[in-house]
Amino acid sequence: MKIGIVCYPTFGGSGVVATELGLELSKRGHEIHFITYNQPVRLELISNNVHYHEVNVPEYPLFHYQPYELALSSKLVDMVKLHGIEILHVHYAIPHAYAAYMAKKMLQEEGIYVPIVTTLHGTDITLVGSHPFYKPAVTFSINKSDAVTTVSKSLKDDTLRLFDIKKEINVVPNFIDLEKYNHGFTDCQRGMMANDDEKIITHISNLRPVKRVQDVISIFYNIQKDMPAKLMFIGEGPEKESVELRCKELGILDKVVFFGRSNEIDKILCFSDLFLLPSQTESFGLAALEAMASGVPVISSNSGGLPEVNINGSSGFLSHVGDVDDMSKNAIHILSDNTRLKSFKDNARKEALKFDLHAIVPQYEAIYEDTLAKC
Ligand code: GMT
Repeated sequence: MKIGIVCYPTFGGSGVVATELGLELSKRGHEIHFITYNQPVRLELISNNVHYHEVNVPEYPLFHYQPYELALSSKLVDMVKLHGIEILHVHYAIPHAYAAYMAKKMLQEEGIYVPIVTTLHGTDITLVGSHPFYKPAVTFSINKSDAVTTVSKSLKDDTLRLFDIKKEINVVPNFIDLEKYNHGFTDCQRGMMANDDEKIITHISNLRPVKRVQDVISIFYNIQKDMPAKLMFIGEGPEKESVELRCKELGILDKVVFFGRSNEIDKILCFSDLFLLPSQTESFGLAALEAMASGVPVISSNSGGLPEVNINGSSGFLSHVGDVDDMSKNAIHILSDNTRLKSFKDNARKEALKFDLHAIVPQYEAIYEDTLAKC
């Protein structure tokens, strides 16, 4: 199949999922066209089967907001015609499904029919999309898609609760290339980061308020009162300054390593003992799955799709959002006994197997085939 993929190319779960999906589909013989405003961060390979088409938005001083959706829909029309793209897989209802629908209509005028598969990732539903300013456009974009997927059962339920949806919604979870995380590093260079007696705790996110990074600091503060520990803090975002300030106030700056954005997540996870993800909401929690695939147990909130990924008492523990005391207690429980820690690590890796890309990517292929067959 010739498949057009539209996503946000930045560091963030939806862009990662879209990119990894495109790369895997290309390995399975499909021709993939990424259409977005920047080369996606994890897209390293441009080959015969993988193409990247940049959407340019000309700046015009009269416009307070530059019309990205217009530029995107025009680019989609051009690329579908030029490359014979058969199906568009767009990640996010707004603005991507919205722009794709306009492209589809323009193409129909010329007798070309291209169906749209829309994947909802959460931000477009639970955070931004349900705002009254956007709700009609989100509802319209979902209902006009030819097929719709969500990344968890929880996000499907939220979508049906928040919007008037007439379409069937398929749940296709986030996935992971387990081979990438089966790195076979021997010592993971752990010694560079911590002493032998110190436990290594890790958090990775884009440091938005939804990630509740202050809870990460509070949990770590409680852990390091109980045992020697270091915190690996990875990511950039609006909460970074306040996190640094809080660490300074608590007198733990020397125990926290700030990495900023990193392309070496697998190496950091390799030497981590515990992963913290206390998010306010998380439609799936790809970061938790990446940790689990590396054999790192997860302490998370029980919001959104997290209970579908992090299995309470097996791969880690779940607590109510904001219940820092419970999260700290659970973290100390796992870390304070090395035999117990080992069994949580093994379970984390085992639970991650359910989300192997070889099991999940064919589900998207089946949806494309089914959608094309119905055209
Ligand atoms: O929250 C993020 O880090 C980014 C966000 C996005 O929109 O790219 O991630 C969302 O999509 C991911 C991939 O499906 C999910 O794993 C994340 O849970 C989801 N984030 C939220 O729901 C807050």
